[in-house]
Amino acid sequence: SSSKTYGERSEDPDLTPLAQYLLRLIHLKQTNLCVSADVHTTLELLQLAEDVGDYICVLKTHADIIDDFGDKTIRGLNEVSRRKKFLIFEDRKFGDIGSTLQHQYTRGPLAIVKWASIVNAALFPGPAVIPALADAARRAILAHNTSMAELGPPPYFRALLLLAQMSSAGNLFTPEYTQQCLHHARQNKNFVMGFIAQQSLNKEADDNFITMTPGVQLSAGGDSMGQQYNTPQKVIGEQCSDIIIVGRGILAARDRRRAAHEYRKQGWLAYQERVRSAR
Ligand code: UP6
Repeated sequence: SSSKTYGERSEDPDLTPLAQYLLRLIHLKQTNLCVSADVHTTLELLQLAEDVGDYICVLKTHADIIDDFGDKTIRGLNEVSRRKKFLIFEDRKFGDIGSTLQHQYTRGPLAIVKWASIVNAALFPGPAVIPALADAARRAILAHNTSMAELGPPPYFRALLLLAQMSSAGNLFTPEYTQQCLHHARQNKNFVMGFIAQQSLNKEADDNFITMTPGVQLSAGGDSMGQQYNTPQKVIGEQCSDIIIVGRGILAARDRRRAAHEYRKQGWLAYQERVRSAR
């Protein structure tokens, strides 16, 4: 898939509807940038979404680090994501037994399924996490047909990313684990749209999974707590990932809008270059 355009890949009839929508969105909006909204108030979250919304395909959240997360947050996110056209990905990294996951996905003060079209899960509890989340998503969608006003941005679809690799130093994700993620993704193409990974895992001709890669800044390096950074050129151009996830590279900039504009440009150039040279 490294020589295909996002537009070409979006035409694959085997894709889950949300993956199809996302690839088309990336193609049309010409951005493979996901901003990691690691902020602490609803006000700051919504302001960030306004600032970077035109330059992103996905906004990634950690709802559990927002002090005042609530209805206002959800309504605001829905409104701005519809208007500026990006998807919401709650980076929950689910990692429990299926039954608990279903409750964590649908209940409590976060009720993630109601507002995030993408979530992620680790596969270490075993493959039952996939049908458990798929099932909970299906039931939530049915239940919500009665109150259309509450629905997230169209299309009201839900999909999963498997946490196949991590960016942090000394992480315990083995190559065998990563391969198991690919195996189970292939078995569950109707719900698994791709991976959080450091490189594309697509291997067979009909693998068309979307890879999203965190640990990205304009120059390689790291932080004092194990985070490791690669450049957009390396991640998209060499590792054949599809989407760069950028947090502090943009959040710490004086002008976040400008920083997002720059990352979008770098990510898109790396993609164009890769497709061009692979043809
Ligand atoms: N994240 C990683 N590495 C992973 C998976 N997820 O950094 O392997 C998440 C973090 C954070 C963001 O939870 O929200 O991506 C990276 O932020 P940063 O760009 O500020 O380092």
